[in-house]
Amino acid sequence: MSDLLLTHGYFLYEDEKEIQIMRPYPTLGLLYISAYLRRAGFDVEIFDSTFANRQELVDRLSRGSGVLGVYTNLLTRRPVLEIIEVAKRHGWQVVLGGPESANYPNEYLRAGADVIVMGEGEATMAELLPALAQRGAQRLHGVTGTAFKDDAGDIIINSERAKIPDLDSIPWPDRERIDQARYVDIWRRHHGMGSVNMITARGCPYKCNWCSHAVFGFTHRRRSFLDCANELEHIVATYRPEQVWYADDVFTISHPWLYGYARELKRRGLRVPFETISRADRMMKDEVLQTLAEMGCYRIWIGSESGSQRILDAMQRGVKVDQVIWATEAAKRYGIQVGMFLMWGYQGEQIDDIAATVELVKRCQPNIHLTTVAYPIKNTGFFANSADSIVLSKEWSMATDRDYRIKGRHSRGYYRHADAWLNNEVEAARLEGSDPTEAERRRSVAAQAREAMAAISAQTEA
Ligand code: B12
Ligand code: SF4
Repeated sequence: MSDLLLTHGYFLYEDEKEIQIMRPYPTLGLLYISAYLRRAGFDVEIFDSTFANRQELVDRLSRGSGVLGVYTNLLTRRPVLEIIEVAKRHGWQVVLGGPESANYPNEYLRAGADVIVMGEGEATMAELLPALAQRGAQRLHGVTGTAFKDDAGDIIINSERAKIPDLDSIPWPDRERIDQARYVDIWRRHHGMGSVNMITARGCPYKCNWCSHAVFGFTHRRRSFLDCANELEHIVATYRPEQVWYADDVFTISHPWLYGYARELKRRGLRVPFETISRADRMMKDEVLQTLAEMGCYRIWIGSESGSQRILDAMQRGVKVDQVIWATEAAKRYGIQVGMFLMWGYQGEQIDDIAATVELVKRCQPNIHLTTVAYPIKNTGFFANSADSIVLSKEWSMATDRDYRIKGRHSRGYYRHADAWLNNEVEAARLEGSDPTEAERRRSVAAQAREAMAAISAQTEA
């Protein structure tokens, strides 16, 4: 029996949207924990639920017991609660980690979990596993970075654990312990390019109001570019992907680092196409875009969120609309595709702000744009600001943070019209020169969508 079984409760084949999209990546947090603990001498097994089904996990849990570690994010609440229930029935000690359980330690402990690891997991787990074996789950006082229930059933939240200062001291994610090749293969079959994810830093210092900082707080630590280049070289030699995805929060946050990394990759003759995410204000130099293009960046995702400066300021986004316009145009000039993330329904958004977003996207003409309707994640500024008007219409155990509704805010249907308005206006602008008839038709569909929104607003106000 191993010292620890790790899993995450995300089953891709239960997710109809993801089956359409088919861009799976393994959960790096678990792979980091596995690598760290195995180097420290622990025996770790990973049950990667991505391509599995629930019954297979239940079967695994029914074959003996030990310590089970589960990654949690807000989307996987229900499967994680089910896993806790099954695991406890079979005698497992259950430890949860990741952003969701750090936001709801009391709820998960009451639902049967034994320990919640809050924040970075590696060092905490290395101390926790022996403590669990020697003292049991009720006597974990002093194991920093954890929460647990004591003998009296009271919830104890230990103090925070200091973050690992040198990220190069952590071994690379244990991709060898899962079927990484299957991920690469699925990417290749569905998108023509095999892909592998890696990260070069942990944590983001920016304060966008709706963003969850449950794991790394507002700190920012970078790996050295040499360590990253070594990992990339290893990935390419082992899995032969045609591209990588840097899953960092803000890939271009440090320009000196970026230039150093680019120089190192060039020195090694390593040019791997990649996509990544950044902020417009961290892209405001030709040299940054030129460097990205030379390194092989074929698509950059920009969290543009809104075309209204008033809303960006309310979000504490720290970015100007003009910066988004400049960064988008500059990226395209260097041959880099632009993906734009947009958010509807942030606090205070009016139809004029939506119109400003439509204008922005029309003007920037990104290669892709994706919209979400804002929802307040626990322990964010957005959640705190709307606390008085947040309602959860389902039981906590049946819901996710995406089910929080803000009283007085428009329905999802309203934002479906906003999508129709946006998509048709943007397409009309694109077709203007080549197909004026279709462009006109698109503009009329956009106008209808806008009218439908105005009618909904009028009804709500009446
Ligand atoms: C890459 C990414 C994705 C990828 C995931 C692909 C993949 N499998 O890696 C994609 C684009 C698919 C994605 C989707 C979503 N994501 Co996302 N994503 C990220 C991102 C940017 C990086 C994840 C990562 O690799 N981190 C690096 C590792 C090292 O950190 P970690 O995972 O937190 O792991 C550490 C600790 O949490 C802990 N730990 C982790 N697991 C475990 C387990 C145990 C047992 C223990 C003890 C400890 C432990 O130790 C680890 C090492 O220190 C994070 C933000 C971030 N920087 O982490 C958001 C983030 C995780 N995503 C978020 C969200 C909201 C989503 C979505 C729900 C968005 C949506 N659609 O509405 C979906 C959910 C998808 C799903 N199916 O579950 C939020 C989660 C908020 C929350 N409270 O749950 C985050 C934090 C972004 C944010 N700042 O708001 N995401
Ligand atoms: S949205 Fe992006 S830039 Fe803003 S705080 Fe979150 S990770 Fe940082």
